[in-house]
This record gives sequence, structure tokens and C-alpha cells, in this order.
Amino acid sequence: MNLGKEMSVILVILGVLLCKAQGAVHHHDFVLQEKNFTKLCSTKSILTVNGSFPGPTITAHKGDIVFVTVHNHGTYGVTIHWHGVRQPNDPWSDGPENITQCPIPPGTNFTQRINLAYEEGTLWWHAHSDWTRATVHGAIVIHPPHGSSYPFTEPYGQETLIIGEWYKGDVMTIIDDALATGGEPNTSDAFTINGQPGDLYACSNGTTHRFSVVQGKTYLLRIINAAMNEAHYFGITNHSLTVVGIDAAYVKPFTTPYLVITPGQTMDVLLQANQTPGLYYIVASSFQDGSSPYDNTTTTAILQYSGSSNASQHPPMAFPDFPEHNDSTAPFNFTNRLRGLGSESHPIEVPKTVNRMIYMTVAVNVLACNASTCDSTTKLAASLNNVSFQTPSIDILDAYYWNKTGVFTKDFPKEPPNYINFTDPDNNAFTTTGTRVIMLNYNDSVEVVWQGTNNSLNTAENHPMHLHGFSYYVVGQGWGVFNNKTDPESYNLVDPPEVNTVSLPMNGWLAMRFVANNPGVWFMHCHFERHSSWGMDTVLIVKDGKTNETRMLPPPKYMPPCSK
Ligand SMILES: *[C@@H]1O[C@H](CO)[C@@H](O)[C@H](O)[C@H]1NC(C)=O
Ligand SMILES: *[C@@H]1O[C@H](CO)[C@@H](O)[C@H](O)[C@H]1NC(C)=O
Ligand SMILES: *[C@@H]1O[C@H](CO)[C@@H](O)[C@H](O)[C@H]1NC(C)=O
Ligand SMILES: *[C@@H]1O[C@H](CO)[C@@H](O)[C@H](O)[C@H]1NC(C)=O
Ligand SMILES: *[C@@H]1O[C@H](CO)[C@@H](O)[C@H](O)[C@H]1NC(C)=O
Ligand SMILES: *[C@@H]1O[C@H](CO)[C@@H](O)[C@H](O)[C@H]1NC(C)=O
Ligand SMILES: *[C@@H]1O[C@H](CO)[C@@H](O)[C@H](O)[C@H]1NC(C)=O
Ligand SMILES: *[C@@H]1O[C@H](CO)[C@@H](O)[C@H](O)[C@H]1NC(C)=O
Ligand SMILES: *[C@@H]1O[C@H](CO)[C@@H](O)[C@H](O)[C@H]1NC(C)=O
Ligand SMILES: *[C@@H]1O[C@H](CO)[C@@H](O)[C@H](O)[C@H]1NC(C)=O
Ligand SMILES: *[C@@H]1O[C@H](CO)[C@@H](O)[C@H](O)[C@H]1NC(C)=O
Ligand SMILES: *[C@@H]1O[C@H](CO)[C@@H](O)[C@H](O)[C@H]1NC(C)=O
Ligand SMILES: [Cu+2]
Repeated sequence: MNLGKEMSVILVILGVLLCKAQGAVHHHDFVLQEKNFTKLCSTKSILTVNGSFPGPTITAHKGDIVFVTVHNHGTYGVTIHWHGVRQPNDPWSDGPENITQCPIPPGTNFTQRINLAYEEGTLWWHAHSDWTRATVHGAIVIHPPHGSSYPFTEPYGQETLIIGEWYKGDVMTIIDDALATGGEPNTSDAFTINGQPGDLYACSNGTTHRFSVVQGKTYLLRIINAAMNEAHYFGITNHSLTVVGIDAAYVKPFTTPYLVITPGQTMDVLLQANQTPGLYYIVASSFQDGSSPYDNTTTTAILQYSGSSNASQHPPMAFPDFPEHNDSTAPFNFTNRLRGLGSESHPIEVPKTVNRMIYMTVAVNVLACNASTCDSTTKLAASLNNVSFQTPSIDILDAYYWNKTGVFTKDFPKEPPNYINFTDPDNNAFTTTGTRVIMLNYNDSVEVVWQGTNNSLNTAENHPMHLHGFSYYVVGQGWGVFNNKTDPESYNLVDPPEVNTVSLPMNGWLAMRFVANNPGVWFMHCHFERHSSWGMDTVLIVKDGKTNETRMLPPPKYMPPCSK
């Protein structure tokens, strides 16, 4: 009897020790600094982390904790966000500017704690201040926990491919100019794969990214869309792709000739090097179904079979077949193919019932503009439920934690102010402004239905909707206006995919669910940077639960100060 008790105590202690030992702790330094790069035949200085574009990759295992100290050697304040990391109970390290922290002033440092308790696969980090993320971003590679393996055959090799944008002009000036004139910001001048525009752009042949493979082997590609304003088609000539994960959660594998990947999304894909040894183009080009100006260029990298030919050669001009750049059914069908893996070790925990329902219109609008810099009497804006988000100058987390008033209001509407025909191009384009947040109780079962809209601007398009602090289950999507009686009947509550960003169909709707079991202050926004800058954002505040484990952590000793 007694011996049994002692044994179980020892076993419990051992278990605790083993559990603790499972997660490693890593420390990294990120130095924000300007660096000159030559691309598209000209040289310009950009803000980087450690002088590289894209920035350094963080590699860890699920269960690890990573401390990153950001040293700002630049000339203006910046914040860094760990995109897709849940950060349980710890919004203090999440990063969006003036939502969870104020910018890190030049000449100072700030240490963030990245808790990889839940995610497995690929995520990324990026600046979350104005448009700095164009050049300040990098991959987060999260391997299975020590002692466990992938839910598929161990790949022979791995490669991270980051789709980015390159602007000849300064990105901060581009968004400042657009906000001042009230018009569309300049589009990018090139797309990049791992920082390189590739063979189809002037002066770029010598630097095109190359990825070497051995015939007969299988590779795990980790693909990240870090572009600012454009979704992409991605494919490899003569090769099909098997999607096994999205946003650091596994899916039931499916094979496809191309991906549709929107800004903020990450996809884990198996590639079989099963073609005749040779050189093949890896290609990304924009998907754009709206009427806004966009970058219609194509970025390439090279898949190079070992032993095939000399490294300076280029593949034949043959590309994978993509649908039309504006075929709205392409992202819709792609999302429809995503199914959560749902294995014993990767269960699906979608709420079967909900107690908080939020119906949210997503719109591009106008506001009156009487500033002398404006090109006309109106300026472009954007909104959620007809509220164009106004970013405060003290962070919302600080105001919430310390009970400071006058920073935000707790009255974000749970439904649109009027049930009009949301997709009608005759709708009024004007919106209202505010810093209105959604208050949730700990453990609420939440459903959000995002509703795509149109109005007299005729700028309807898809939107990559992103939520901080959570992954959410995509339970349904459809075209036109959501019908709250009939549409829920077709929800997938069996094996929906779990994501942090998804494409809301143009003039359609998308329903998602999650349990609000992460206390804190969490940003929700469109991941097209111009839409977010125009106010297509809101904030969720999840209140504390009743136990220590369900309460938000207290702030770290140091947080960057907010200027007055
Ligand atoms: C960034 O650069 C600093 C200073 O050179 C170096 O100490 C640090 O290890 C680098 N960080 C990474 C993630 O490579
Ligand atoms: C970039 O190049 C310009 C022109 O040569 C130079 O003035 C500037 O100092 C360089 N910037 C950096 C960060 O090296
Ligand atoms: C980081 O900032 C703190 C003050 O917040 C300072 O004491 C420390 O020396 C700084 N560390 C480095 C490496 O710059
Ligand atoms: C934006 O584009 C216009 C027209 O091409 C150009 O004149 C301007 O310099 C660009 N702005 C920036 C900041 O690069
Ligand atoms: C891209 O757009 C430019 C005008 O902005 C046009 O001249 C060019 O033909 C387009 N290219 C493609 C491949 O559609
Ligand atoms: C760059 O590569 C492409 C594709 O092989 C080729 O058509 C083009 O001539 C090359 N350009 C230069 C400047 O070498
Ligand atoms: C998407 O699916 C629909 C219905 O099956 C089909 O008509 C359409 O052609 C598909 N679109 C693409 C781009 O494959
Ligand atoms: C954030 O607040 C600071 C003042 O603390 C202000 O200078 C900055 O412009 C604000 N950022 C945004 C995106 O509004
Ligand atoms: C903020 O207000 C709540 C509720 O009134 C209270 O429980 C909490 O202690 C206050 N926090 C601070 C930091 O004053
Ligand atoms: C809503 O507007 C769209 C676009 O004009 C139209 O196709 C649709 O029939 C309208 N729906 C209703 C119910 O009137
Ligand atoms: C369902 O939609 C109708 C409009 O079609 C609206 O009047 C009603 O309030 C909605 N019900 C709920 C529970 O959201
Ligand atoms: C909860 O946390 C507080 C402060 O850290 C501590 O004093 C208290 O003992 C904890 N309560 C329990 C039940 O663990
Ligand atoms: Cu958008």
C-alpha cells in the first residue's frame, strides 16, 4: 500500500521532470538595422533583421520556449509579431503596434517570449508597425516534439520558401503618401522567393534562388506568403504538390497542381522529385480578383536535380498552369479541400455549439477628407461592421490591464447596423470610425461569420482574415449573403481545418469557430497591409478565468514606453 503510494509520487515527480525536460529554451538576438541591397538593377537601403532579407529563421521543436531580444539600431520605432503563435496567457509578447505594446524606440532593446506550446509545422515572424514587415520578416520552423515524428514518412530534405515583395521606393513613404492623398498605395515592383525576384526580372538571373534535389527523394517544402497586398498561385513545372499542413496544423494530405496561398498563410507541402533530372521553374504569381491596381509580375526560383547540369544554366521557359489571376473560385475551391488531420495525437476540437455569435461585414469604404494633402473630398478607408479602426497611441493591452479610460470602447457591434444586400454595388461607401473592441468571457464558444461586401466603389475582393492569439476552425464558406438559418446546416463540424489566416471569398462569407480560452488582448485584421492601414481591423479582449492557469500573465518588468 505505502510502497504503491510512494511509487506513484515518484512517478508523478519523474513525469513532471520529463515534461519540463521536453521543452528546450532558446535565446536569439535580432538586430534591426538598415542594409543596402541591389535588386532590379538599382541599390536601396532597407530595414532588416541582422542585415538579411528575408531575416533569420527560428528553428525549434513544439513545446520549446524561444526568447528573442530585439535591438533597434534603426531610426524609428518598430515592433515584432510571432505570426500564428498562440502565446497562451501572454499577450505581452505578441507585438502588434499600439495593440499589445508601443514601438521599441531606436537605441533600445525589448525581449519577447515565444511559447511554442501548441503549433507544429511552419509559421513566421514579421514587423507589425506600419509597412515595415515588407522587409522585416522570417520563418519559424517548428519540428515535432522530441521523441515524436511527422504524421507522414520522414522527408529526405526540407526547404523553406518565402514569397515576398520588392518595392523600388521606400515602403514607409509609400504608405504615408497613400494615407496623405487618400488614394491607393503604389504596388510592388517585383515578387521574390527567398529574397530574389528571379529570371523574369531585369538584372536578376545571377541571383535566382536554387533548390537542389536528388531524384527519387521526397522533400518537405515550407511555403510562407509574406507579401504585403497580394495572394499567390504557387507551383513547380511538371511536379504536383501534396499539402500536409497549413498554419502549423496538419491536414489530411491532398495532391494539387498548384497552391493558392494568401498573405499570412503558411503551407507544408511534400514534393516528390520524380521527374527526369533537369531544371524546373518554381513559380509564384498573383491571384487578384478585385479592381485595385496590383503587381502582375511573376517570381521564379529553380528546382535543380543533382547531377543534371551546371549551376549557371536556366530551365526551359515552361510554367505550371494556373487559373486566371481573377478566378474567385480558385481560393474558394482550395479552402474547400482543406480538412483537419483528426488523428489521435492531432485531434479536432471544434466547438459543436456556440454561445457567442458575431456576424461581421468586411468592407473597403471612404471617409470624408478635408486635409489639404487629400486628392479629393474623400479618402479610402476600410471597416469591419461599418467601424473603421482607429489605432490609439497608448496600447490597448496596457489600457485594459491598468484600467485606463479613453483609449478604447467595449462596444464593437455583434452584427452589421443594417441588414442590407451586402454584395450590392449600389451600397453607400461611407463608413464610421472608432476604437471599438469585442469583449469575450473566458471559455466562450465563439462563431464569427465574415461577410464580404460591395458598394459604389466596386472594390469587392477576397480578404485574408487573420486572428492573433488563436487558431480557428473554418466550418463553412459560401457565395453571396450569409443566410443564418440555412447556411449553418452545411457546416463541417467533423474535420474542419484549423488556421490563423484564411481567404474570405469575394462577395461571399466564411464561418469560423474557436473557444476563447486564451485570456488577453488579440488583434483581428485583414492581412492585406493596405486594408489594415485603412482600418479593416478590430480587437478581441478575452477576460480572465477564475483560476491562476486561466488568467493573463502579469506584464514583464520592462515594456517599451508609449510616447505622449
Ligand atoms: C544577429 O546578429 C547578432 C549580432 O551580430 C548575433 O549576435 C545574433 O546571433 C544574430 N542572430 C541570429 C538569429 O542570427
Ligand atoms: C547605402 O549606400 C549609400 C550610397 O552608397 C550610402 O550612402 C549608405 O550609407 C549605405 N547605407 C548602408 C546602410 O550601408
Ligand atoms: C537592453 O536594455 C536594457 C534597459 O532596458 C539595458 O539595461 C541593457 O543593457 C540593454 N541590453 C543591451 C544588450 O543593449
Ligand atoms: C509611387 O509611384 C509614383 C508613380 O510611379 C512615383 O512617382 C513615386 O515616386 C512612387 N512613390 C514612392 C514612395 O516610391
Ligand atoms: C501587367 O500590367 C502592365 C500594365 O500595368 C501591362 O502592360 C502588362 O501587359 C501586364 N502583364 C501581364 C503579364 O499581364
Ligand atoms: C535570364 O534567364 C532567362 C531564362 O533562361 C533567359 O531567357 C534570359 O535571357 C536570361 N537573361 C539574361 C540577362 O541572362
Ligand atoms: C472550382 O469548382 C467549381 C465547382 O466544381 C468549378 O466549376 C470551377 O471551375 C473550379 N475552379 C477552379 C479554378 O478550379
Ligand atoms: C502608436 O503610438 C505612438 C505613440 O505612442 C505613435 O507615435 C504611433 O504613431 C502610433 N502608431 C500607430 C500605428 O498609430
Ligand atoms: C481594474 O479594474 C478591475 C475591476 O474593477 C479590478 O479588479 C482590477 O484590480 C483593476 N486593476 C488595476 C490594475 O487597477
Ligand atoms: C444582391 O445584390 C447582388 C449584386 O447586385 C445581386 O446579384 C443579388 O441578386 C442581390 N440579392 C438579393 C437578395 O436581392
Ligand atoms: C438572422 O438574419 C436576419 C436577417 O436575414 C436578422 O434579422 C436576424 O437578426 C439574424 N438572426 C441572428 C440570430 O443573428
Ligand atoms: C495563484 O497565484 C498567486 C500569485 O502568483 C499565488 O499567490 C497563489 O497562491 C496562486 N493560487 C493557486 C491556487 O495556485
Ligand atoms: Cu482586405
